[in-house]
This record gives sequence, C-alpha cells and structure tokens, in this order.
Amino acid sequence: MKKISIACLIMIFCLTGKAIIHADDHTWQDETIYFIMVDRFANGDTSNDYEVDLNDPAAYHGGDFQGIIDKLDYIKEMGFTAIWLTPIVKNEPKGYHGYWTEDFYEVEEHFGTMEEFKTLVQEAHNRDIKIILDLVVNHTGYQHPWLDDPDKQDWFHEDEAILDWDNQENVENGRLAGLPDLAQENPEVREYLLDMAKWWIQETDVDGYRLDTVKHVPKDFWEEFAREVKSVKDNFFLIGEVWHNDPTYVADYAETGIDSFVDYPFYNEATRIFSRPDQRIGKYMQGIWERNKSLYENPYVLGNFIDNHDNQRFVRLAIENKQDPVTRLKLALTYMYTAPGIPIVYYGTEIAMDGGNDPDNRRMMDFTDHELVSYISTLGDIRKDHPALTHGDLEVLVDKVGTTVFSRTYEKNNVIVAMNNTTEDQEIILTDDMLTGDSQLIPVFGDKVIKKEKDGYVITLPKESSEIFILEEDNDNTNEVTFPYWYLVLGLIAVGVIGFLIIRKKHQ
Ligand SMILES: [Ca+2]
Ligand SMILES: [Ca+2]
Repeated sequence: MKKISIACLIMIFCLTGKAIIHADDHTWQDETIYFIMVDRFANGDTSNDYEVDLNDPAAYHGGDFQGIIDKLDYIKEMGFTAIWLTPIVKNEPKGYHGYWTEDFYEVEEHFGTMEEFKTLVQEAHNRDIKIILDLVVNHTGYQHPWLDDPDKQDWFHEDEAILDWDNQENVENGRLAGLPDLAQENPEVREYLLDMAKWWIQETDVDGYRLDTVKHVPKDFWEEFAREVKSVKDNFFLIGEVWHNDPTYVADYAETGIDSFVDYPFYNEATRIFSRPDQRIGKYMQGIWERNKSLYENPYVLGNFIDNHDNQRFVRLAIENKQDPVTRLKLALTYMYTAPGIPIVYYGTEIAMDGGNDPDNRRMMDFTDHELVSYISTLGDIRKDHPALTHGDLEVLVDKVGTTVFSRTYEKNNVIVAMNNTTEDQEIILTDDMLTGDSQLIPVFGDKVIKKEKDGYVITLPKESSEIFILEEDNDNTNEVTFPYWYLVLGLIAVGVIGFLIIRKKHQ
C-alpha cells in the first residue's frame, strides 16, 4: 500500500511538477511586503478610540488590529504576501507611531488586546500572509518607568545628544531625538531585550522583525540577537533599518546575521530618477545591482522602497518637481517591482497619497480611493508568476538618457522591462542578439504582442510610461506555453509503475 502511495505521489509530481518545485523553493526573496502604520490604517473598533483627534497630525487617529484584520483580503488581493507593522508595544501618551515604548511586554491599548493581535497573526497566516513586527531595542520612550527606578540607572547611557554622526561611539551611545538610550553592554539589559524579543515570537507566532535604528546599537549585540531569535522559529526573518547613504556602511551589518536591510541607497537613486523626467535609469540600476551582488551573500532579499514613514512621500517629491504624481509613481512602482529585491509598499502609495515630512507623511488611509490599486495588483501578480523577478539576474539591454530596457532571467523564465522616462514617445529596437530564438513579447499592461521584424523587435513606448513583457516562444499566434511533453512521458511511467504494483499485489 505504501508503495502505491509513493507511486501516486510521483504521478502527482509529474503532472504538477512545476508548482511543487516552486513551493519547496519558497524563500523570503519571494515575498512582497505591505507596510502599515497601525494607527493610520483602518479603524475597526471605535471602543478603543481614546484621545483620537483626526485634526491633529501628532495625535492618535484610531487605527487598530481589528481594522487590519478587516482589510487583510484587500491587502492579499493587491498581491502582498507579508505585512510589516509599526511597533505595537504599549507607548507613552502621544506615541501613536509606536516608537516611544512604555512597556515592552504589553500591547498598546489604542490598537486592541493581545488576543486581538494573535487573531490578526492567525488570520494573516490563514491567507498565507506573513507578519513582520517592528521592534525597537535602542531606546525607550521619554518617560519610561525605569528612568525613576534607582536599580535601573545603569540600564541607560549618559544623557548626551548625538552631535557627531561620523563618530560611531556617539551614534551608538548618544540619545536619538533625546530618547533615553539603552545600555546593551549591560548584561541585565541585554538579557531583558533578548528574552523580550524571543517572547513575542513564542507568544504571537510572528514571522519576522523589522529592526529599528540598527546603527545606534553595537554590532556585537545584533550578533547575539540574530542567533537567539532565529533559534525560536524556523525561517524567522530579520530586516534591519541602517539609515545611511553609504552602501558599504549598511552592508557591514550583514555580518551580524541580520538577513536583509531596507535599501536606503536604492531609495535615494529611485526617488531621484523617477520624481522627474529625463533621468538616466540603466546605468544607475546596473550600478546598484552590481554593487549589491558584491556586498551581500543574497542581494535578492534586500528591501526596495520609494516611500516610508520617515521621509516625505514620493507624490510630494513629484509635485515639488512640477510633475504629474500618478504618472511618475507608475514608473517608480514598475521599477521597484521589477528590479532585484523585495518590494515594500508603504500604505497609501496605492492611492497616490500625498504627504510632506513626518508626521504629514502618515495621513489616515482613505479606502474610498483606488487610484493605483489595480496597477499594483497587476505588478504583484507578475512578480508572483515569474521567478525571473524574484530569482533572476539583471541585464541592461538598452540604456539611453531616459530610455531603458532590461531583462530578468531565471532558468527558462524571461521578463523584459521597457521604460520611457522622457516626455516624448520613443521607439526602441531590440536586436536579435539581445533576445533568444524565435520569441514574442507578451505585454502585461498593453494589448499589442510584439513579434520579430526584419531588424529585431520594435517597441513603441508612449512618453513617461513603462511596459513589462513576458518573453515566450513564438508558436504562431498562440500565447499558450508549449505543452510539456516530458510531463506526459513521466506520467505514463508512473501509471506503468502503479499498474505493475497492483498486478504484483494481486498475485501475492
Ligand atoms: Ca480604534
Ligand atoms: Ca544606542
């Protein structure tokens, strides 16, 4: 009987081999992350709306766990597979953002209860969505009770500001924005923070941490931290915030065991290139990729972003440059989803939300607006269906000022991305040597399949637009993938094996 079951499994594998292989291969680089500021996303429970004031950008706005649970299907339908939440620990008054801890072991009452948070994680897992929790171990809130505890005076560094940002000791031991700086070199503090980080995983089953203010905490602490928290749950993911413009400074933290980083050097280039026209793309894109390949063991796992809660929104940059923000945002999003790395979309980007510096970049989400929801959903689907975008190398095929074509290739999967960052329509020719065999380009957004002409493939791209093409074999007007005959052969072999086993069993 056991043999028959194995034979059946072989047959199932033969018929659906591709899906099984990819399920087994699934890693964090396959994820697409949606980033939520809990207080500013969705108010699902008005009974916890203490001191809510929608007119005060520095006050609570009412968002909570129930609101996120209610919107999980919305998030999933946009193609996201993981959610990063701003810190959920109990904060001191006015700490709507979560970064002013009052109690490391309690949930913030404005957001709901511990039970509701566990339900949120479970409901997300039911939809194959992972939860990444923002964790702050560098500092506490301004009024943390330990500050008045005589036994805890050596839990903090001296009250000194960070004045010299090139002095690593000052960066690690000074007070960031005046916040009490924890002394991770004190064994009691270290043990407390490590226990706390492990406890949240055991208690709530979250799948990863986004680590706040990594460069303000010594590397030897992070080494122990990474080792300890990863021992609690398999495949637990750490994505760190090292807010620095020098890629080598950021990459130095990879030695600690932190898996990934929000890629500030990528952010700087992408926002500069796409918030105005006529900027060269290919050269910088190739530069970032070659650099990341040389700096990281797995550069595919870095977090790409064009918006976050600490910088003015991309839409504001485009408006300041006198550009149409939606047009510019579409180009930037195409780039972010098709460049190597994990896309991280900050809530509100899907509705082209405007916002200046903090706290204006944290406005309440408006679910009646759908400006770019379908655009992002399409990008999410493409990323999910094409391993070239999650595992493939990058090659720039055309690189002119404002006009770029690049390819991503993984095994037999090939995706071509064409971008016109100029204010004129552009005709782009891809010659035979750039693409393999007799292929055709199937567009993701448009409806015109590009077939090979005498000189190669001729793509006409309207001004300030982009198109993603799937490169497929040209089977004379059919867009279907060639039937995989080897599946049939293996399936017949499996049927033969089962038949043999059944006949043998009858004769026993
Ligand atoms: Ca609420
Ligand atoms: Ca510090």
